[in-house]
Amino acid sequence: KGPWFPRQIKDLDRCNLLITKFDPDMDQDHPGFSDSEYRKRRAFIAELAFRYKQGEPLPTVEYTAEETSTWREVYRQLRSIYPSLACRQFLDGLQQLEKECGYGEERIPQLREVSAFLKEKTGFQLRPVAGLLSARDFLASLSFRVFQCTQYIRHSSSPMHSPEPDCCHELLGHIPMLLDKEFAVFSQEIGLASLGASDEDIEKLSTLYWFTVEFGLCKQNGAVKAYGAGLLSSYGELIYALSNKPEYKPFNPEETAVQPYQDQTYQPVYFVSENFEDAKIKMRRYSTTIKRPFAVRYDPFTCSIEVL
Ligand code: H2B
Ligand code: FE
Repeated sequence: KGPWFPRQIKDLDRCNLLITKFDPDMDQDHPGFSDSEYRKRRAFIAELAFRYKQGEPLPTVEYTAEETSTWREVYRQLRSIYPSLACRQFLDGLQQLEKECGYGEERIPQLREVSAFLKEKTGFQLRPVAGLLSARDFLASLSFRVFQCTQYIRHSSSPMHSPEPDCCHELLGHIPMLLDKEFAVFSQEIGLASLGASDEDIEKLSTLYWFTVEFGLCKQNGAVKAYGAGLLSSYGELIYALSNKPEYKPFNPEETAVQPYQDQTYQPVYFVSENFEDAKIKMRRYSTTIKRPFAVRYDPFTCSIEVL
């Protein structure tokens, strides 16, 4: 019969399997590991995500002065290097968010307002999640154009790096790209390819996601630029990825899907796409090679998956 997968957007309430290896309660190297105040705060914000049910208004968090100050530092540092290193679509998305959605150094944007804005632009919406989600559950939600978003912020002692996703990663790395129509299609298609797939295929799709949506580079006007959210939310790795140190390979799903990756330090290799159109076509071709005894289609009128 194959693995269970969500058929209706409501079913995303069951896509909540967390991976705890990088969270501050489990990971001794986490900058917040020995800060009990930080861990208490994290537990409080996690609770908002655990209680959330699809369709409810998104929870808002009243961020503390310390959290806002971490955000300000991250925003200021990253913002200064985006113009020369980020791709056009990202810069365009960020500019819209700054003009129309309250993005800036002064405060951490609330998921509720960002989700409403995104929904108007590309139909993507956000839902709160307590931490790093399993690849299967994370990818499944993309098929409904739902992006699972953490709402806590990284520890103040380490503003330039977080071992796990945090709101800086989501709001700065992912959201500007999700405002691009073509990128939204690309993201949803990886999601659809994952529904009911074997563990082995999920691993490959997850690796493809890693080297594109998280750490992807693309060519633009003869130069290489970043579009991956893991890069666009990490000052150090963004500069490193676009220096002459790492190895570049052309994006090719068959090869990219089996490339070993690093979740502890910078990537030794990055994949460069010609453009999103090309990446989308290649990914589509790859998806047809995944063996499933059925096909799926998303019905936007009912927000449900048709199984064919
Ligand atoms: N969970 C969360 N909360 N945010 C992510 O960006 C994320 C995730 N990415 N789980 C997923 C895994 C990605 O690395 C792939 C699909 O494994
Ligand atoms: Fe991410």
